[in-house]
Amino acid sequence: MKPLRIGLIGYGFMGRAHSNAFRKVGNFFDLQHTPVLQAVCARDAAKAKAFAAKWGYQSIETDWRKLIARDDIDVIDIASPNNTHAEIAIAAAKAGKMILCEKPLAMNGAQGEKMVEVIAKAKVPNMVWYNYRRIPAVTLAKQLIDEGRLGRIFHYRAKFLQDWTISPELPQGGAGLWRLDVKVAGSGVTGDLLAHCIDTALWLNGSIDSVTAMTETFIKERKHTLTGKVQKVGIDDASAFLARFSNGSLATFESTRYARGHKALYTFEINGEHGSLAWDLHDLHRIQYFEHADEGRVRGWRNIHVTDGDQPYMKNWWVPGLAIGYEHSFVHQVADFIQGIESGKPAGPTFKDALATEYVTDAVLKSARTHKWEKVKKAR
Ligand code: SOE
Repeated sequence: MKPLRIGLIGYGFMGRAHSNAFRKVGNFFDLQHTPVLQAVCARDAAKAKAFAAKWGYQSIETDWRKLIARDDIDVIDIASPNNTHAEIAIAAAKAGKMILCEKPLAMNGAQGEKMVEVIAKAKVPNMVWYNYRRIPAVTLAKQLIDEGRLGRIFHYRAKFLQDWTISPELPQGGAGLWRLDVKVAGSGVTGDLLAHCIDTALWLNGSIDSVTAMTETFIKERKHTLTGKVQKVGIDDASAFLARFSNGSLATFESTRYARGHKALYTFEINGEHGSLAWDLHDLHRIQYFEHADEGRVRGWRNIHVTDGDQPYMKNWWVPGLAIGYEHSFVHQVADFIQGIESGKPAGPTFKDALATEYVTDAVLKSARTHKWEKVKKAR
């Protein structure tokens, strides 16, 4: 086993999700490389030390530039807030490091383009953590679509609903709450939640040509954790848009952090000429599949429990019938990244793939301002 020495930047929710994946992948997948938790980097040395002790990182850094300068690090994993991604990724690429970057790729498309340019010149392996592609049921949906089982696609429908920012007392900014601070997050639910729906949609159903959107900021002012002052809220609390895909299908997308009772309800449904597919994150190991060719008397929605060895990723886990969960999508992502390095066929979404999602979120936010249909920039 060859070591793949990881330098992680950030220690929040995603730092934990990634670290867990690095630790588990070698136990379940047959790979020539194994991740080694070489160093974790955070500004606060005490927090970095505590994280390193809990997850098994061998050392810490408090300055990401020093982490990148180290020659005992192969992969820089960016799990810090959105406004740090570009600077770190560009420096890491110039230093010849492989890069894993948390979603969304960048604060906007223009920034994403610069990242893609530098990474292309540096020719370093790269990937963005859009993890939902690698839930086995979602990967099975991709296989069924690619086999042509749905035929011509007419409709794509996705939503991602949460309810954690309804209280006006919730401050913006700082650890855990930077997603509410537009200067750090870039946007609200559009870049945070819809970005997931868009990444999956582009993967399953191809590119989006144009969108028309509406956004709303329900709570206009919140206290800022870092300044202690009440400040304007710059993020979108809710965002919905209609889209036209290049294959002629029509779509609706919706996300909000104001859907009382919903914690992370990501769902999609796709309707084609010969069949339909539906998926729900709250029941993530199942895909609902309707096939019109079934004999009429028994035709109906099949509820497929994606846990068998001939279904995506599942032969690496337990015995048929036993389900896996959210964390495993990250393990699959690391496995695919490593297989990509070993085979020379990079696994997606690469930075270039993730730039296409930035172009869609840019068009959504623009349309919400102009109240017009907006064209989505074409990926080169
Ligand atoms: C927001 O609450 C969030 O954690 C997103 O940032 C993640 O990307 C999403 O997968 C779950 O929700």
